[in-house]
Amino acid sequence: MTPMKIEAVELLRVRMPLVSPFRTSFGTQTHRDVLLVRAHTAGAEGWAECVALSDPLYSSEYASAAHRVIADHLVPRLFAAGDVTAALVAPALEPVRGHRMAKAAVETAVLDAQLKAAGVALRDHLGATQARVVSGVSVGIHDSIPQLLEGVAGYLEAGYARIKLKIEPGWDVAPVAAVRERFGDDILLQVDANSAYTRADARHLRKLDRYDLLLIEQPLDEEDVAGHAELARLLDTPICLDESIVSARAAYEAIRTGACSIVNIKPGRVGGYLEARRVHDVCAAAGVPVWAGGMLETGIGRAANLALAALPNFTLPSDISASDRYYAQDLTEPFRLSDGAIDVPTGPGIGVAPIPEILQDLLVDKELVRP
Ligand code: NPQ
Ligand code: MG
Repeated sequence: MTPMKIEAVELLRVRMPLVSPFRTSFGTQTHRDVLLVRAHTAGAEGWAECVALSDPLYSSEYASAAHRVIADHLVPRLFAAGDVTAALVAPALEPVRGHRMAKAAVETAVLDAQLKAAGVALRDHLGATQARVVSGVSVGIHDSIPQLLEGVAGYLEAGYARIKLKIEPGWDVAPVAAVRERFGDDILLQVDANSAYTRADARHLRKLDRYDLLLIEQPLDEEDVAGHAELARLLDTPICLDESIVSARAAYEAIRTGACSIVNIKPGRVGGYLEARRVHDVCAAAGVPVWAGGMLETGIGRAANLALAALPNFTLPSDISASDRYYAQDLTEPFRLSDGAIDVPTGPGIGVAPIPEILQDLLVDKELVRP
């Protein structure tokens, strides 16, 4: 890849209404406050979506903070680095501590521009081997069990290959039991606690062992990796880490210490697609299966996630759902489910770009950062 000059970086804020409120152990959202990054180069323009949410509840990063750190700290370092390829972005941004979601968005915008200019698809650049990605759906906490069952019935009807229930203390064993009771033992089922439990809940979480779950995702605090190792010794249900896996090194240590036997990979959480591929490789070498997480991305983030999720060690169904799971109107051409899977884009770069009129309609703010 030939290094390119980044002429300007544009930050765009988009407000996307969700088709239904999404409730997790950390709150309810009715909209997705999306930060997009557009890299202007002579050859092509690159697009990326920052996964940070509007509030610092899933992670310490949040959209407005990511916006400021990109404009004030990351992009000036990118300009100072001169001509770059995507592989040179992380080293250029390395002096800035943390802010992986912000860094991921900057690197991905450069990567998309570079690949679009070269006419190479992201999936080919990453070494993907699958043409389609099996699609699961993440189901929020509901007000009642009947409402939950109605929601799950709709997703199974639509063809989703796996159901993930969001859980929290007070909404865990009963919804899992009800879903098993109603839909049987054959559906693929897993749960995600978004760190809502403590080590003292081990005995309670053992009650989930009878429901043949694929995994329990991030039961404890993101910093309590040792607690997950302790919990893993007490549960039969496999532990999968999400929030705790912030890098390939973190994945290596979590696996080595027995804190997880499955890993959720979100490129934004680990600082970009290049680090995400390293997480994939570390897990593959350890015989640990991985799957692609989701952050309620628009088509921009979803397209790139599909390319990554097509790598060989992504062997469990993804959280990459069809556009209409979250949005009546996506920013790109909609991604559709067929036979429980979604096609990986084949066009150059991430394979998509925002539809200009739709972007214009949903845009709430923008900032152009120049050298
Ligand atoms: C997870 N994602 O795996 C995240 C958490 C998440 C698909 O379950 C608005 C409200 C946006 C809550 C994005 C899924 C969100 C959100 C991601 C939760 O932990
Ligand atoms: Mg999760």
